[in-house]
Amino acid sequence: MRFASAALIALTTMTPVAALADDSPQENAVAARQGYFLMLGSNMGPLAAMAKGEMDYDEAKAAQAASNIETLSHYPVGMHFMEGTSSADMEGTGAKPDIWTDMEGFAAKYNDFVTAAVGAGEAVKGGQANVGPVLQKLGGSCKGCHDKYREEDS
Ligand code: ASC
Repeated sequence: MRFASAALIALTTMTPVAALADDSPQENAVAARQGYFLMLGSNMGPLAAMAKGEMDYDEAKAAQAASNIETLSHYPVGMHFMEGTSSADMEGTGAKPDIWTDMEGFAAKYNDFVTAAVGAGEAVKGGQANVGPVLQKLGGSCKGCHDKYREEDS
């Protein structure tokens, strides 16, 4: 029993938690939102490859990726756009200061993505030809926000 709790303490004090504790709230906010967008991008990847014919269409894989995007769209990522975390405030982020001076506009762009993601998991089923239109809708909403609120080179 004593060993078990020692092992538990050792496990819970391992690196990831320690690393989080060492970083500033601002650094964590940037890392959190970048992780979120990385997950989105990682699910867009196979959809784009299937739409272009670079990867064989696989209904289960397409549905999984698209429904992951749909699931992620329900996560309120706005909470990680903390004050003082724009590209003018710190290194390593492409989030333009315009986000904070126009939070309403930014939220509207995010909402375009939420809308584009509705039903995506189902919509990509049924054949390779169904992936392209979903991808375009999703990608269009990504681009619509990036154009205005993300630095070109990020
Ligand atoms: C993607 C991805 C983005 C968007 C964007 C659309 O697959 O990772 O950031 O689509 O490129 O223009």
